[in-house]
Amino acid sequence: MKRTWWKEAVVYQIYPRSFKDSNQDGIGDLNGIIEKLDYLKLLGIDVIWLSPVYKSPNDDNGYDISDYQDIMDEFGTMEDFDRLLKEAHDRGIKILMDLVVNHCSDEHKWFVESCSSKDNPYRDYYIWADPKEDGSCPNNWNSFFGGSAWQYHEETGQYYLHLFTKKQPDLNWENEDMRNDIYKMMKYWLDKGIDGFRMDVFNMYSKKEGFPDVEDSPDGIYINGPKIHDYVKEMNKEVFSKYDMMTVGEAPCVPSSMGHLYVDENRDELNMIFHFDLMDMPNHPSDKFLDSNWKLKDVKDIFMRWYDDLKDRGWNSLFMNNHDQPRMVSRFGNDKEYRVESAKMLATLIHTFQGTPYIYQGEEIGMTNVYFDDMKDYRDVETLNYYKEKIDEGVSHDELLKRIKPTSRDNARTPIQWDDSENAGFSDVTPWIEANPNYKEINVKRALEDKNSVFYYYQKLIKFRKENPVMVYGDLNLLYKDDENIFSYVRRLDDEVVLVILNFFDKEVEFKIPDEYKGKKFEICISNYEVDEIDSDVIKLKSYEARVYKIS
Ligand code: TEU
Ligand code: CA
Repeated sequence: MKRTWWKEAVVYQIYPRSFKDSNQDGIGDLNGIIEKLDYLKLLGIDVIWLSPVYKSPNDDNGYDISDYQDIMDEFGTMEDFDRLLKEAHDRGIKILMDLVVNHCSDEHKWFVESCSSKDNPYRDYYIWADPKEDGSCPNNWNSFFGGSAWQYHEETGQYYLHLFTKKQPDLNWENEDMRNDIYKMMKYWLDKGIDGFRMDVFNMYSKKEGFPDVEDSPDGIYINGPKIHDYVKEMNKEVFSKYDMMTVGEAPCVPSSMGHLYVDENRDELNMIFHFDLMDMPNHPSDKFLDSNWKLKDVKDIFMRWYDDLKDRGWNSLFMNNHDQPRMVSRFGNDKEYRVESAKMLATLIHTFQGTPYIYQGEEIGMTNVYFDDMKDYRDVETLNYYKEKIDEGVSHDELLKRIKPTSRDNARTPIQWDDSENAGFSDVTPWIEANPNYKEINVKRALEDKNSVFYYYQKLIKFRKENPVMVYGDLNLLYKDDENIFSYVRRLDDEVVLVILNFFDKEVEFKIPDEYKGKKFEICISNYEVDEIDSDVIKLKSYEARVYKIS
């Protein structure tokens, strides 16, 4: 396996709106990030993925971009950005920008032009279609954020496509001028010195000709569409291949059996993708707000499937939450009695499996879901649209709140809890979204004062991975596949052997040392409890216990 910096890196995702407010307007900003670079350096991360900071009317918090080469007013100026980039680089931290080019904002000048008339040169930068004979939408495609994916435009008598909100019109990747403008824009940022891109829903760029109705699944129609590989290969040739950079594509609805098509090192497409098998686990393809159960068996299957299917071909990314998902300790751990233990256990999985680990801001101090129980506290457009749509369908308020509380994207978007002062030390004024009231106990200041905190555990994991190439490049063998409580595997590179044992639940369980390791020397490297010498062939694990041993 080829060795490269982005395989060895640990990435930290910043959602700038919620990270740190430097000028007391209640909104996080670029100068706020600069203030905290030393904190990130202390944690030990190598790369920051910045969620969008471009000019935007914020219908979807910056994922609706109105100018790709300017900075959002609330976040600062281009000078601030340049300073952020320099200050990060000075500390050896790289920066990935979010590349959101499946769609842009309806306030982008291209779209304004596009709307002005059917023969405007920019008309074809977007996806326009005639109404059906009865005036209705061109087909049955739905927006991810509710309702039809088509919006009628009175003045020109056609519909435009928007897979997300109606303020996020889809760009037309069939149009070569449009593609070239995008590549030019990407080079503008790369020439400034950024280190790569996280690519928003890149596998939706290609839409099937003729826009056929979706029967059971949009796969092959507007997800993983017919020309997607042509587009990614072209982008690679025109842009990626010219820089030392990293790429990670956000790829909903890509099964592990297809993953290699995007990341195979011989295909010249992307370095990594984010797959959603784990995030979509409850398997309600039509409604993410319903049900959020998961089984350890499925978690193991997913991790192993992706490991096996990409083995020796391409590289994996590892994450259990981001700005669109509930907090990982709340979803996969126990955010009440075992918050610290379970946050550490989950982190152990992400940092000892094979792939590049991604930390979502606040995860490193074990931040939890906020579970707002008043609709007026919610800000996310997906959540608000869902609530409205379902209320109109007659679902009760109580039922909806029950669904939204554990699943809403706002769980990930509350301000970072810096200390126990008002507004969690995020801002002196009321923030754009309320802080989680648990900031009095859970905050960075406290974490830094406590040597047993989740923070220092992350620091240790990151350091361990950096110092031991086996954790990056070593192969991986699952142990006890059918065990319902324990996730355990062995990493191996040449003579180095590392055993990882993770108890996923709040009960005591036993782990039997496999025959081939009996009698060997076990050196404990990482653990979230005090650990005694091993004196028998059975290890008793406490609730959510995690252990990492070197065996020799
Ligand atoms: O998300 C893509 C996506 O597929 C979402 O619908 C995701 O499944 C959903 O947010 C889960 O609740 C990306 C961005 O990460 C997201 O923040 C944006 O809203 C979206 O694209 C549109 O740009
Ligand atoms: Ca601010």
